[in-house]
Amino acid sequence: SIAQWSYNPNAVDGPQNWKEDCSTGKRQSPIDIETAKTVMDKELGTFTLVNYNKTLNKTFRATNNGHALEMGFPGRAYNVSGGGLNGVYTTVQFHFHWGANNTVGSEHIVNGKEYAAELHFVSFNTKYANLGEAVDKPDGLAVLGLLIEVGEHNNSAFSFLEVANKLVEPFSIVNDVPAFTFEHLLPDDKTKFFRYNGSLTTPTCLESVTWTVFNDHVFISQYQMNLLRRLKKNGTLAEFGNYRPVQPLNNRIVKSSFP
Ligand code: SG5
Ligand code: ZN
Repeated sequence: SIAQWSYNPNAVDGPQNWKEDCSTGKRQSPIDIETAKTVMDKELGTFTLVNYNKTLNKTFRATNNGHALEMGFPGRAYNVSGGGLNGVYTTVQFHFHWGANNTVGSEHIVNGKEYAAELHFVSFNTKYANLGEAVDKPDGLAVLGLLIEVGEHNNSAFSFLEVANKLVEPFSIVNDVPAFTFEHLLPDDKTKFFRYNGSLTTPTCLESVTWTVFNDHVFISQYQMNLLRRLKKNGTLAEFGNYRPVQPLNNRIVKSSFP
């Protein structure tokens, strides 16, 4: 089992002191995407997102695990392929990272700029039997990352965030969130994205993630942002948020799908 960890920058269990691959790895996430240094790759192509445009007859499970708000879904209904990914990845959950105020909170930053929040769709490579088999393989996971800004309350897409009212206390679960259409959470233009090989952004920071960060951002309202900020974990979630600081790029190349 893994040790206790937190996002408190000054604590012995804070991000500077996370163990295992978090401290020894060479392909860690998140990173600062320096757009001038990205290399365009025409082979990246477009994504095929199966069922992301549908409202399936299902319910989702929402969890506050003390580190994040997660939406989990049963079965293998939602698939991701194309976009330069090798094979078909099936989506198991999405979750959010955020900060104590709107100037911080995203994990990936772009040309040094931080955003208020970041949404991660986590999928595993169906060449592996299950998430547990895939999680430590170099090509095991694909995460689609979306940078979130606070703006107009123009979207019903994020109305499921009301469930956060029932998840304020750590380790709360709501089992019956009605299904909704994931595509409405993604930016309109899904053809422009960045791609690099990295890791999980939480301990043990396994180096198994093919990362996609979309170039276009999505917007949630200040009210919706505040719903996330009310989630508790011993006080530290509100104080420090739940985003990992950026990690060294080392000798990696960040690709872009567009000029
Ligand atoms: C969050 O980020 C997720 C983890 C996820 C890591 O901490 O936590 C939640 O969403 C709250 C339940 O998800 C889980 O622990 C459920 C499987 O870890 C994984 O997705 C492991 C496969 C790290 O994910 S990230 O690199 O995309 N940020
Ligand atoms: Zn994440």
